[in-house]
Amino acid sequence: MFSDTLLEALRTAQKVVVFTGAGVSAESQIATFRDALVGLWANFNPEKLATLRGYKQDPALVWGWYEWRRMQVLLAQPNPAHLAIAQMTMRYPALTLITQNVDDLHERAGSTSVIHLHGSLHRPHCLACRRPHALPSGIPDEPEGGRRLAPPRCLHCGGPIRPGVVWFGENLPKAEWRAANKAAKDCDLFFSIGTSSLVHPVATLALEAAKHRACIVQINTQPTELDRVAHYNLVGKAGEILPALCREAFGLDVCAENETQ
Ligand code: BV8
Ligand code: ZN
Repeated sequence: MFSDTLLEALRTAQKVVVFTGAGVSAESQIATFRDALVGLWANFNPEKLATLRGYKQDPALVWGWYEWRRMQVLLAQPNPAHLAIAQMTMRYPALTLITQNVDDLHERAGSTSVIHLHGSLHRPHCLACRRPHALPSGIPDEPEGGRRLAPPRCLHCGGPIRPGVVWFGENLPKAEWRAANKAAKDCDLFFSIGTSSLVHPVATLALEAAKHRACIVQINTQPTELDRVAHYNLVGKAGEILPALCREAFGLDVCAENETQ
C-alpha cells in the first residue's frame, strides 16, 4: 500500500514531529473546526466567534459554544489515529507531538507531553485576573445544537470566565511556540495530519521542517496548502492510513497493542 521509500524513511527516522489538526479527531465524531458551527452557531463565522471581540460582544453565545464542544469531547473516544500516534511515541523516543486541537484525545490515547499551540477546552481562566477556573466535574448536559449560556464568574475577583483557547488575533503561548519551532527545525521526519494548513503561524511549522530538509508526510482527506511541499501526500482518513502505515513499517498492530496497555 505504501512506497518502499516512504517505509524506509519511517524506519530510518531519528527525530520525528507529528503535527495534528481537527481532522485527526474527526473519526471520534468531533466536528472539525470549520464544521463545528451547527445549531445555534450555524450562521456564524468561526473566525468571528473564536475571538476575544466575539466573546466580549456576546459572552453567553460564545461560552455556550465552547461548553457544547467540551461536551462533545467528553463524550468522544480516541480513534485509531490517536492510538497509532501514541504507539509511534513508543517507536520514536525523540517524537514531538504538536497539536492545534483543543481536545484531550491525544492524551486519552496514551500520548504524553503534547504541545497544545491553540490551548485547551479543559483549562478555562478568568478574563480579568487570568486565574485558572475549575470546571464542575462530569459532562455538561447541553441540548443538541447548543444554547446561550452565561459564563461562570471567577471565585477570586468575580470576573467572567473565558475558554482556555487561543483565539484569532491572540498570540500563541510563548514556550509552546518556541518548543514547536525548535522541534520542526531539528526533525528529519515531519507528519502533518488532518489540517487544512490555513491557520498561521502554526502552518509555517511544516515549511520550517522542509527548509531544514526533513521528509514531509501529509495525511489528509482534502488537498491543502501543503500539497506542493510535502514529499508524500497520503489522501484519506487518518484513522485508516496511520494504523496501516504503522503495520507496514513496523509490523505494529495499533489497536491490539493499545488494548494490552
Ligand atoms: C496570531 C482555538 C499573532 C479556538 C484556533 C488578522 C488579525 C489577526 C490575525 C490574523 C489576521 N489575519 C490572519 C491572521 C492570523 C490568524 C489566521 O491564521 N487566520 C487564518 C484564518 C487566515 N492567526 C491568528 O490569529 C493566530 N494568532 O497570528 O497571533 C497576532 C496577534 C495579534 C494580531 C495579529 C497577529 C491565532 C490562531 C489560533 C486560532 N485558534 N483554535 C477554537 O478551537 O475554538 S484555530 C482552529 O483552526 C483550530 O485550532 C483548528 O485546529 C485550526 C486549524 O484548523 P484545522 O485544524 O486545519 O481544521 P480544519 O477544519 O481547517 O481542517 C481539518 C482538515 O482535516 C481538513 O483539511 C479536512 O480535509 C481534514 N480531515 C477531515 N477529516 C479527516 C481529515 N484528515 C484526515 N482524516 C480525517 N478523518
Ligand atoms: Zn478573576
